[in-house]
Amino acid sequence: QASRVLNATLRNKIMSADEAAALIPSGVNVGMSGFTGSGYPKLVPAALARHINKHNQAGEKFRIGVWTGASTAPELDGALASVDGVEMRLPYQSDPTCRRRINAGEMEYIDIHLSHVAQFVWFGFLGKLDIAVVEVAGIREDGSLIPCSSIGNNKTWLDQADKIILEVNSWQNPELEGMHDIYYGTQLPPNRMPIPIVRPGDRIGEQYFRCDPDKVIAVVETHSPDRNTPFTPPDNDSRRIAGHVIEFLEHEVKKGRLPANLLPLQSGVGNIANAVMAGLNDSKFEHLTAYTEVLQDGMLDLIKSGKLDFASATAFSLSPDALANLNANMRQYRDKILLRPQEISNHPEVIRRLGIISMNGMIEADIYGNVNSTHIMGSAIMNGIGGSGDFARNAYLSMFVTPSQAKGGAISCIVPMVSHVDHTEHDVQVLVTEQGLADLRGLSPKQRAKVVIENCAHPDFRPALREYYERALHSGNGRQTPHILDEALSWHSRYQKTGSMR
Ligand code: 0RQ
Repeated sequence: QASRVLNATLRNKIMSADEAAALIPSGVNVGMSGFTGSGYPKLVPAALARHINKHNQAGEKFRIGVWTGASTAPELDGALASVDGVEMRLPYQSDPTCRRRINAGEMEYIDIHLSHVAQFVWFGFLGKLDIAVVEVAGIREDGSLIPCSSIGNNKTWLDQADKIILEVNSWQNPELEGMHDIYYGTQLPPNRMPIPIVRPGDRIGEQYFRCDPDKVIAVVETHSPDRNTPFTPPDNDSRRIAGHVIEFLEHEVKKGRLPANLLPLQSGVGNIANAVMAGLNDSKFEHLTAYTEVLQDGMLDLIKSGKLDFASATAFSLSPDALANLNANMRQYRDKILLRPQEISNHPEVIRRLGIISMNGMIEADIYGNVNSTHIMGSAIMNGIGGSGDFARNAYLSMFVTPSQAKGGAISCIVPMVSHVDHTEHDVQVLVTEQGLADLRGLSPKQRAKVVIENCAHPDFRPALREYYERALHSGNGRQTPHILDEALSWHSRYQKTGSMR
């Protein structure tokens, strides 16, 4: 296989992953590529983990800060967390070993809105970015870089890091070239200008990353696939949730509040989101568009069936089957997909301007519409807020979806008060469970409570929720958002004591 490193200066810097990893000292902050299981470096993090392990075994404390686009894969987050090599991790992660370390108090984790990460680095809010480790699909003769299956924060990492390690992955489809739009117009306040995107497909940037060859300290050649887990086929609950969402969208079109082809869609990660996409594929909607962060299987299917005209994202997040299909048919997709930096895919200005229909998963919601997307029983992290906050606050329509119960019915996902708040009542317009949909627009907290309990809670939990609400209303406390503070979190503490909220 011919080398994809066409630049002569950078060819001289090709070395093994172990040699490259040895150039990363303890105590540095490393910006790694990777977003929801795609485009993460495949070899250097694992080599670094071996290197760290050796030092830690020798009694030295070797740890680094790991900054990424979003979640990565076992080869990165898993490898580094398993050797206790991460001092600070940011932003979104979903790795089981990372999660365990974070919840055991062995690793610091900052859960930041995905659109904030790049600008926080430019502002200097997060400290110095020392090294970038970025996977690319190739290096061109002029030294510019061909991006791969995710963009994430790579532009910022390449611009801001003192030193750069490149992984050139020949597994990445060469036809990805040209499917990227890297915006170099972002200035810092007070000199910022409007971002000129008025349609999801608008190109405003360049196809390649700029890269200062003098900063590159290593180039590692790899041939290794993006690894993602298959989706479980939509179950009954996800299909019912999808049904409610689609019925609601049809109703909004009838009412004249949405155009016939809707507005650009954003959909979060997970099986329910995928089921909604599958539902749209069976619906009568046509000429749909997407302005989203991740492109999952369901969206690819919508493109294939001709229902989705264009999708803008920052990363693919595909099952092995869908990935194989994409790679085999890239020509069919390449004019309909654009990958952008996550500060642009998730930019509040663009989300507000385009009028996005946003759909994200949640852990629990309370009767007033506050949403917890991230924490189990108030204290333990699941994944992170990801881009859900970027979209929820700025969307045209902001929806959150979940089954009404978790853990075999021991937990109600509709509770008196959420145990952690990611999205406040002000950012949440629609809640959906398999039971039904609560349209909270234009409702006061007291009006919301009734709709949330009656439409979304599981029937087994409705009487207790009604009873809590009625007593709170007449408790003598304020009647704007009635609560009984001693009881508001009692459902959670009951679960912790007895293993059930019932
Ligand atoms: O845990 O597997 O141990 O049983 O939470 O729940 O039902 O499998 O749902 O995979 O769709 O994830 C909110 C986590 C939902 C996800 C969340 C337990 C449940 C299970 C997962 P087990 P499910 P999903 C785009 C936008 C935030 C980021 C975001 C998420 C596990 O959607 O991370 O939206 N969102 N980003 O048993 C206790 C409850 C529970 C509960 C579920 N009420 N109490 N446990 N679980 N509800 C992507 C990016 O931005 C990158």
